[in-house]
Amino acid sequence: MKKALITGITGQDGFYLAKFLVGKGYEVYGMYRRSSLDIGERIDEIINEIHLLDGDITDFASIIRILQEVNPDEVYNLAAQSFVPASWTEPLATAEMTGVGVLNILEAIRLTNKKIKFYQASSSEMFGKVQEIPQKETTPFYPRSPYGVAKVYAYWITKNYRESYGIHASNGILFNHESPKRGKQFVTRKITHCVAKVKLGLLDCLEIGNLDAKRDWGYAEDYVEAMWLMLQQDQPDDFVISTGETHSVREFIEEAFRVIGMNIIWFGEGLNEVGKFGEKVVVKINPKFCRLVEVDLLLGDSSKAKKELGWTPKTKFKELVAMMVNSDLKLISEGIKTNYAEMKR
Ligand code: NDP
Ligand code: GDR
Repeated sequence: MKKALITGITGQDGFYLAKFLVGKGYEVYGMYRRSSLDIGERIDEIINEIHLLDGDITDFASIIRILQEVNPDEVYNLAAQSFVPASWTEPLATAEMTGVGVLNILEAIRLTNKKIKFYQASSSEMFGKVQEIPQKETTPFYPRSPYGVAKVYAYWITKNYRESYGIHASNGILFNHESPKRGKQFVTRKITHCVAKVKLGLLDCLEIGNLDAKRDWGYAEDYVEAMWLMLQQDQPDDFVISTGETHSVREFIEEAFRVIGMNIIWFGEGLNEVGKFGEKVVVKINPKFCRLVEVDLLLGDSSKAKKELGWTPKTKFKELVAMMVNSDLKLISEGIKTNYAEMKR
């Protein structure tokens, strides 16, 4: 039985990757950092099928201890401060977690067992102000946030440990991928959660930032398979993982409202633009959600992954939006029923 260690097990990808690896017959270990809240929210349904270990990627000692205890065949580093706006408010913490944290893991692998295969969660945010369209493995990086800059460091240190020490270390350059397990701060889940609330009469209006940013949005469950495939190759390498389709935040909003039977019409311009359903304003701009500098357009070319890994995305944009809206409708209405039942007791 192969052993895999996943850092960032409590995150969106941590859940889908753990589920995938359990399905492949792996013994799965997840590293999580101590929290004052329950850690279970995302991983509840698989908690009995995995082992959880206390650690932090900024704490070198904890990584060494875990590697010695588990001696995994594969390590998937998904842990990071992953919310781009927080990288401007917490730039040093972001550099420590998202950048230097990766060096901690690589150094721990070098010291404990160089045969461990390593996956680094690299990001399309490294392309930032894009130097070509679509972006592929050879496209130069131009990060636009402290998060993107930290990911560029993490990408290069991964490559450097591969070249310096012969470690099987690969970068998956993943474009945005979403799911019903996506954090509610990220734009897709924020939209689907708010749209579900509008439908249930719990919210009047969605407040949003830049409507015109474009992203190549895929489904997280499809993407974790690519992570695993990278570590099954004879040689380590770097791969872009994307759908090859780009959509604006505006289009995501229109599609999400369409799922609940509402067609949005846009009026006005700039910060005064609003989205209306009939006479009712259901979308408005709040500058608080705009960024200091923006990544305007991401569109990936994953033909190398298709050719060498045999990987292709399965889920289309409209399916993804519908899945997320319907999941939020269910979650919120079940929540309401629970609260109502509790209130009556
Ligand atoms: P999430 O934000 O959902 O999860 C991040 C995980 O990292 C959480 O489990 C978090 O723990 C953990 N973490 C944060 N800091 C530390 C730390 N110091 N020590 C240990 N664990 C820590 O991210 P996703 O699942 O969406 O993404 C996974 C990885 O992929 C991240 O590295 C992200 O940057 C990268 N990525 C994501 C993309 C996407 O579209 N989702 C695209 C490209 C790259 P806690 O629950 O305690 O906060
Ligand atoms: P991103 O994801 O920054 O691409 O990083 P996010 O969903 O936060 O933003 C996508 C785009 O939407 C615009 N936007 C808003 N974003 C948020 N969060 N909230 C809003 O109200 C809002 N309005 C408009 C943003 O300006 C942006 O252009 C994600 C993260 O998962 C990273 O960790 C990962 O590396 C990249 O995807 C690939």
